[in-house]
Amino acid sequence: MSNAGQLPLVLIGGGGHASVLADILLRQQRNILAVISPDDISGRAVFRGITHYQQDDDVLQFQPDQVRLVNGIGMIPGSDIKKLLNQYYLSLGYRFETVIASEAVISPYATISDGAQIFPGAIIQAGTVIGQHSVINTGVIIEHDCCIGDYNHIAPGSTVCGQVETETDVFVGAGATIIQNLKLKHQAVVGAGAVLTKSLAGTEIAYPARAVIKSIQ
Ligand code: JB3
Repeated sequence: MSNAGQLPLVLIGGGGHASVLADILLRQQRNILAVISPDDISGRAVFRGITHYQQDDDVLQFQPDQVRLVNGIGMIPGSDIKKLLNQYYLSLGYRFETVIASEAVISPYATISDGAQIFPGAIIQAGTVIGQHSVINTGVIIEHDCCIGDYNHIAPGSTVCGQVETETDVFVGAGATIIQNLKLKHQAVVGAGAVLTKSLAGTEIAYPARAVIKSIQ
């Protein structure tokens, strides 16, 4: 049973990212009509009872004004499948739902753009703008007055300090820290656990110090 006035949803993808989205949406009593995934989804309990289609064009049975899509394919550096699917469906007149977990903390003075996905435990402070179709993953802190571009992925537990600006397709790895006032250009990547103290040009990668692994004996 969907919330009154909210359109039913079709979830694109049936893997880990999609399962977290389904979990958020089901807790919000949203009606997920179908999961679209070429792979078997029966191993994930969260999808139990939801119709499974395997072809992307199975979405076309739903009228664009009768449903909203949710892109459940994770954005990882070097993979553009999420964005390609978004653009395909957008070109057909479909729109993507903005998903905000009930357990996220969003300032009323922040702006969350269409299709963005804000996961549980995320904190978005005043003056910040989250771009279209960007993912702010579990437990992320986006401090005040940031401008996060479209199609970014800010991975779990990372911290973006005040007045940081990112362009499109930026990836910030799990547990990374970006200090205040930095600018990250198109397709910049910050590796998991990195502490970024200077701005990044486009397609640059900031690598963290790596753990040294030695055997105990
Ligand atoms: O690390 C975290 C917290 N999340 C990661 C996320 C950002 O990216 C996660 O651990 C994964 O690394 C990744 O999540 P994702 O995309 O859910 O990965 P995976 O579990 O491998 O699921 C990929 C899903 O996309 C599968 O259900 C595939 O069937 C589906 N898929 C692949 N190509 C597709 C297509 N689905 C559709 N509809 N169309 C496709 O072309």
